[in-house]
Amino acid sequence: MKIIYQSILNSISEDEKLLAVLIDPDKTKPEGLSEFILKINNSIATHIFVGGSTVEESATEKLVTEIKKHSTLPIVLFPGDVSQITNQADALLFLSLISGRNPDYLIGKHVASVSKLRKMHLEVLPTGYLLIENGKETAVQKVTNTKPMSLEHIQSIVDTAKAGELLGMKLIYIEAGSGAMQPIPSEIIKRVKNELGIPLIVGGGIRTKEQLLLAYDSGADLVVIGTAFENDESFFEELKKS
Ligand code: 1GP
Repeated sequence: MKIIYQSILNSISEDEKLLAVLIDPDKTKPEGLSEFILKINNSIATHIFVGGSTVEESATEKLVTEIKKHSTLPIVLFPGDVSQITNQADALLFLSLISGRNPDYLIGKHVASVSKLRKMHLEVLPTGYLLIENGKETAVQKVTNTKPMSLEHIQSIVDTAKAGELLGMKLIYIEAGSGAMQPIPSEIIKRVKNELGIPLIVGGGIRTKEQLLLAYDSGADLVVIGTAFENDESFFEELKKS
């Protein structure tokens, strides 16, 4: 069943914006997690994403199991590697790094994950993933050995996102990189959204409520924030459920 994807489509048709809090198993230990999750539950967050670029084997499964004890929000895997796939989550962003030209991250890792996925009931969300430059080297760039797309070549970003849709991907995720100096510029979000008939996820470097609202206004359907909550949990206060 396509529960998570359908609920994203339903939210868009009702003009509701979505927010995912990204939890990196590498930076978060299950101990003491309950308070953090409680803050998520009391905020406007609609999803919890779990993933990271360099995560120890089994850390993701332990973390997801722990999160589920404290929240009913859908947990979506945002994996940096096949080892992070766990049946404990609700869905998986099946990411193809279409901004890069590394075959491992375009199709190789996907083939390698099939024997695992076959035994699971995870909802698989085919996602075109585009890394955009932000002024410093990101973990994704290092791990995948790919170059981010230039901010100056907006048409190329738009065409790449559209190619993802035409290939049958169900989501497009434009990423400035975790801890990016600047979020994806509004102009890029607008131009990409204008071209797409599928939901648009935007993440990387969003640290303020103003930046979040600007991303929504520009056309992001779902925004992902990780670092800002890791660094300062009081940010949840500004994003409380009304
Ligand atoms: C990273 O887009 C996510 O993959 C979130 O980025 O950690 O900068 O919020 P931040």
